[in-house]
Amino acid sequence: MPGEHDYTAKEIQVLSGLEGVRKRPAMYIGDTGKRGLHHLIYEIVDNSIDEALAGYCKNIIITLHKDGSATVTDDGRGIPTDIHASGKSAMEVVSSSLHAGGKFEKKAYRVSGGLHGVGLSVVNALSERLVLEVHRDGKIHTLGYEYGKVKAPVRVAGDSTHQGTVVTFKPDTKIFQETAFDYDYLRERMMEVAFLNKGLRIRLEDERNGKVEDFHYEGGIVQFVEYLNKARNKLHQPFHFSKKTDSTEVEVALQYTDSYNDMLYSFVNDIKTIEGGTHLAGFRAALTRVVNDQVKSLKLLKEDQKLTGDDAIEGLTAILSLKIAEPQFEGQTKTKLGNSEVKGIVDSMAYDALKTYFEEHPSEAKLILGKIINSMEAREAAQKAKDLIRRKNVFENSLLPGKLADCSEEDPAKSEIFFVEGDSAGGSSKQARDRQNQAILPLRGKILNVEKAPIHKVLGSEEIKNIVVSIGAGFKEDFDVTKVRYHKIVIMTDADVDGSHIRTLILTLFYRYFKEVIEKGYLYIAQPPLYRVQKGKNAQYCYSDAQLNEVLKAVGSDATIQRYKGLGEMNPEQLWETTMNPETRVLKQVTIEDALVADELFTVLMGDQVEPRRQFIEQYAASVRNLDI
Ligand code: 0RA
Repeated sequence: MPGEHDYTAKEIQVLSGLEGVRKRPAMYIGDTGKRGLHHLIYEIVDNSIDEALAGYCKNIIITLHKDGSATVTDDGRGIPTDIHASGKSAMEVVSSSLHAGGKFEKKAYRVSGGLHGVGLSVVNALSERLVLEVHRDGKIHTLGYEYGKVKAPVRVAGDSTHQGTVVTFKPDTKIFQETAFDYDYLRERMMEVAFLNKGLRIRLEDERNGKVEDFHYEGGIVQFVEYLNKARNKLHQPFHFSKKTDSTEVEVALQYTDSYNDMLYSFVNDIKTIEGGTHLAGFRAALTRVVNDQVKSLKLLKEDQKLTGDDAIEGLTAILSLKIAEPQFEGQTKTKLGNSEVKGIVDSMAYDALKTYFEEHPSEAKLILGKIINSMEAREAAQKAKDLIRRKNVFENSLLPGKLADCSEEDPAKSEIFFVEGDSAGGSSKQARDRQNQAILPLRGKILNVEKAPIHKVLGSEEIKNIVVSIGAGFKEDFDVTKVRYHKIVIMTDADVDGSHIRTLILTLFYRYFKEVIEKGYLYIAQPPLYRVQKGKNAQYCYSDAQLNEVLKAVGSDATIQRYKGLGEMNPEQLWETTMNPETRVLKQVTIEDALVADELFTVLMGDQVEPRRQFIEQYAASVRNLDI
């Protein structure tokens, strides 16, 4: 792929201007909240990664500046600086025309996905200011924009001894609701990109606090798997293979652990294929066939027993990374690979590689097959447990749990349920609530940690059963998100260590078993106040230490401060006013921005190994976002 084709200005197509982007930003970057804001950086970095994929770029630096702007620097070929057929500099065409960029021209350029090369122009359209600096052919070429309009035309600003592109931009604060870049948010994606491109060096610099980190992995996706598994008990050394045909490059790294969950992440041209697709289907088919062949030839199962695809991936951590020439992305979020020829290619490559691995590593094979058989047995036991429950008719709509105080509203879109920690807070919230549309389910103490429990234990837990039945949409394969009875599911726990533990346990349950509920945006965390400040007849609630300090500054230090440790310390009126009343409360919506982040958090915080947990907490001790989950 690299180098075959020289890229010049004539190959860049010009289709349209930038006004449309400013009118409908969400169409181009998804939304104008936190996700969209960070998407701007990803768009630029994607261009640099294309250069890396094409074999030219070795270093990328992302710098977050104090004034809210960001710079992405790379040492790729640099944006072309010759004059395009339209009479404009290619630099200008690439940064100001939608659908400009070689990415549209498959021959010339690009294997990665993204927005078909409109990235830079979209970022330009949504920035107060954008400056390009191209180092190419011994010169520095610059071009400056404001709100997508040229303000400093292309000029040669001096000599240069190297190649590459420097893009600096400041997002338009009138377009974005959120305007401050979040280091940790960027960190995850940059780390992922570095894992996927072994040898590539990505530096993330935050000038607001002096933080700098380098992501650089000579081991590539093998190190990715090791990183994902750092808090898990591993059954063997990671297994890796990489094979290619003319059009397709397939790379896999995998390692089994003793966990009950799988972490199977697939990528096509560095784009995470969250919805899977033909490549993943091919890999799963190959794995399932190989393990069935193996248990058969080793006579490990009875005649009528067969391992399913799900059995084969229990405890598996794997990265599947493809580089293909013409990816077709489908699905709701365009993260599902559609190319039908890919399934067979991946299947046969993976089958051969895995078969050889099992044959050449008999002791690893024994451990892995043992684990898979174990999972098959657990599945059979769970099926029995489930049938039992079915027969009792608990999961089928009939009986709602006795502890549930349901609401009278029947439209899920208007209904809310609060999972409340403890019977006493449960009692006050039942008094406080709006019976029309707010339901209460009190939870007693700690719920089961589903990260550590096999499925039949999960099904056996009374508290979990109550949650599942209240939600009313089934479980696991039978789960149907359209049947969820409440479109606001609110976790309401105390503002102390126990409360945050219970909250994490509930989040783990949803993450593992009701991910769609999170993806739909139905899951929320209630934010009860931490303090009540009273001066004379006036009382104010504070939801953070910072707010408390502000309020104290305003009202003077002779106010009485009450610190709320638990929900139970509030009377029903206070609970209503501060935490439950839709007019005055603050709910935090739970999102899965990135399954990797969540998975890491859940595994590290809830898993067996202590050291990664300690490290994680240390790393994030200052960051509310992560501790608060
Ligand atoms: C169009 C064509 C070529 C490279 C780029 C754009 C390009 C864009 C960005 C944005 C950030 N870094 C970038 N690096 C490159 C191909 C260049 C060639 O064939 O010489």
